[in-house]
Amino acid sequence: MRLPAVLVLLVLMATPAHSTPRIVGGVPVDDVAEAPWVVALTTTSGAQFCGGALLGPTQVVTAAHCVQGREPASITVVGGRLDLRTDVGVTTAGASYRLVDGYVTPSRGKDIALLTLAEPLPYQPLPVADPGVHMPGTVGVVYGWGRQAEHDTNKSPLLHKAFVPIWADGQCAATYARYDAQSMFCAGYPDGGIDACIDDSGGPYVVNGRLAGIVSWGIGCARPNAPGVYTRVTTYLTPKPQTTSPTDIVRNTAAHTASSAVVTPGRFNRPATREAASTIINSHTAASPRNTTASMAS
Ligand code: 4AZ
Repeated sequence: MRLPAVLVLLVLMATPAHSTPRIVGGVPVDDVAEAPWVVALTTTSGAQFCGGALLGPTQVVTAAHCVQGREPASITVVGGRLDLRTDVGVTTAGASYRLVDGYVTPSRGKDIALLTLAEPLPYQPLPVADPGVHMPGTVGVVYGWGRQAEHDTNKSPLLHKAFVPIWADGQCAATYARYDAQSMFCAGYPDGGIDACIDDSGGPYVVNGRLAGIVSWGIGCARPNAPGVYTRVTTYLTPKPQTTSPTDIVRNTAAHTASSAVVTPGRFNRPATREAASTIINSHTAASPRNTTASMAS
């Protein structure tokens, strides 16, 4: 069917410039109760640079590339806020973080970090999915405040979400030579149009209300035949049993309080203290370690 030129023009004129896709191709989240565990990572002056998800009151999971090279205390974690122009919700600072041994860059995998918070955030944590979750065709939801188009520098102050299906590992590997099925999965549409983008990194990919992935990398955003690549969370975190007995809490208290996940043994480095965590992470960076708190001097 051919439309008269004048009708095409009218339709184009009626389409506001900002109806261009968001997250890319997503929709705003309009009820904070839908995603109470989503957090924004911002600078201390409030500039959002990544997302994350609460695993427990003082524990956030995000991408390694979101935190590496930053002082933990320079990361502000914002919970309970959909619109970053408001001061709704609760903020706290990072206290320490842990990376997986051997993390280098997102495209080489292991792009996951556990960020411990200075103060607890009063929001429901996100449970971790079971290892079988990454079945090709499974549709998950990705959340973020990132760009709404690859070259869009005006990113949204509103949290957006998009539904994207998981691809078979073979298809991911056919697209990305660096694809590593142990550390990653990929999700998207052959025609593009819906995807995570810059500054969505670290944000959760959720299947049936459980954390299955973390926004990590990809070639551009929402391009045809270039799915987004996500960290395969189940390689690094194990779901915590739903029935929490007192012994469970005791067993997990050393690393984190009442978390919804258990760190898979041997995956994460294990600094014993906040001070050691800062030291190990700082040693990954070019900058010389700086003391952020008096207690670090010891
Ligand atoms: C980024 O640079 C980035 N389309 C995040 C996600 C994707 C690409 C790039 C996936 O933070």
